[in-house]
Amino acid sequence: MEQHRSHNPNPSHQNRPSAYKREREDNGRNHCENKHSRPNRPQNQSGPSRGQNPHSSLSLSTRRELYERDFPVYKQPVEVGCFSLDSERRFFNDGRQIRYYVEPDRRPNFDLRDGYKDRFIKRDDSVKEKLDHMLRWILANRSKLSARGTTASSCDLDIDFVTWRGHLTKLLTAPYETREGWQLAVTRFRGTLYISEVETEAARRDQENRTERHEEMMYWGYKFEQYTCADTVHSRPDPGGVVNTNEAFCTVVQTRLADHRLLFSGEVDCRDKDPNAPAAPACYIELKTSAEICTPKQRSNFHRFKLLKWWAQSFLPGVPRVVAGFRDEEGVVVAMETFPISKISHLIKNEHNCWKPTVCMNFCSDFLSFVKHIATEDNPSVVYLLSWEPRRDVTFSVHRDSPYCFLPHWFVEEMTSSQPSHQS
Ligand code: 0WD
Ligand code: CA
Repeated sequence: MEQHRSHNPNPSHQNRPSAYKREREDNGRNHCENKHSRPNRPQNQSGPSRGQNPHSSLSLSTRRELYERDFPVYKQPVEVGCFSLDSERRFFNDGRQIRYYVEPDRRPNFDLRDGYKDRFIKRDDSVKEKLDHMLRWILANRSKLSARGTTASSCDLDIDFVTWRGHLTKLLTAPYETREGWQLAVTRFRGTLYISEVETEAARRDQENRTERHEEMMYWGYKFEQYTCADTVHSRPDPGGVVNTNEAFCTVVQTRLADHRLLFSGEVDCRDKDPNAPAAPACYIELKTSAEICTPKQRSNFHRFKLLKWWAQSFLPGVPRVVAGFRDEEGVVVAMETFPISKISHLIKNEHNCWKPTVCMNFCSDFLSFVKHIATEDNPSVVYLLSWEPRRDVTFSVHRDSPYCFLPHWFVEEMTSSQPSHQS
């Protein structure tokens, strides 16, 4: 394993303030001993490391002030497909698990504790699925993604990054996150960078030490979905049914952030049932529960912390609204409120020293540039592990044929051996 850290912040870069920190090989603190770990020249020649010593090692700062510049280009996300996971977590290349939103009363009195003991089937979260469902979707839809044109491309999917939406949410919120760090495994394969989360030690401990109350509260969000979603356009929600968290409907969207072409998938709770609703992802609705707000302090915390997460998660795939159920201490939903994503940044403007969407997006963009720059070896058995803890810089290490490898053989083999099958 090779470690990479830097010590000499170098904030200067023409007109693009860069958060990269560099360390020259000749400054006596070189950590790059293995030639395989040496970052090459960035692929992106306009990127922040142009003209740098290619043997420099790198880290990336998450300090907010480094990312306060113009909002980067973020193309309207386009849905290129979807998939479903059934009650036994089996994959289907279709939208069979989509649900339809049924608007409740303004004061609905939903009891979110109902059914926790006797009508709840919980997904086995010891099974680490990594990117597998997305990779399955990619194989089934490769012809939609393959390089246009006829000439051989170094990047045969025409995509720079493949990941889960949830991983990107963590990147967007990192400049404001003070509690939870993360680890992201990155592999470059046939020109595309795949990003898959690795559970941190701290997260594993937290999961093991969850209280019974916390376990039950995690159920409340799913129960709220059951109160507000129907299985078909014309049916009603069935609060007497079983909550099964194996079931999921996921959208797959394509977009571009600055010069990064992204393909990611995110779980979608439900859609507008109006037949005249706009096309996906604009018809999708994100459902949330949150503690009711009784004091100015609670309102301020809601704006500063919760709305940041809600905004980041839905802005990424172009989901236009969040419907929130506010619940009391007993888990009874006492109020409903809709938050249009485009209005959230105005809502928070009165908070002193609050989060800024531009900081989130610029950090994510610079992180992806950083990944392109360091993850140079195109090899499915090499993992670049990017690690971050609050108040620290992002650092990385390189691992070969290690337990961090996450691209499965079935994916590597099919991508290598066959041309895309031109099925629809
Ligand atoms: O391997 C992993 N570390 C992860 C896998 C982390 C996160 C997600 N997943 C997978 C699962 O297959 C899941 O079906 O991704 C899917 C959801 O992906 P996402 O949309 O990118 O994740 P995120 O935006 O974090 O969460 C969306 C919803 C959550 O709703 P709320 O309203 O609580 O944000 O997906 C659910 C949850 O309902 N969810 C998960 N479902 C299965 N496994 C997971 C998870 N680990 N995390 C959140
Ligand atoms: Ca949700």
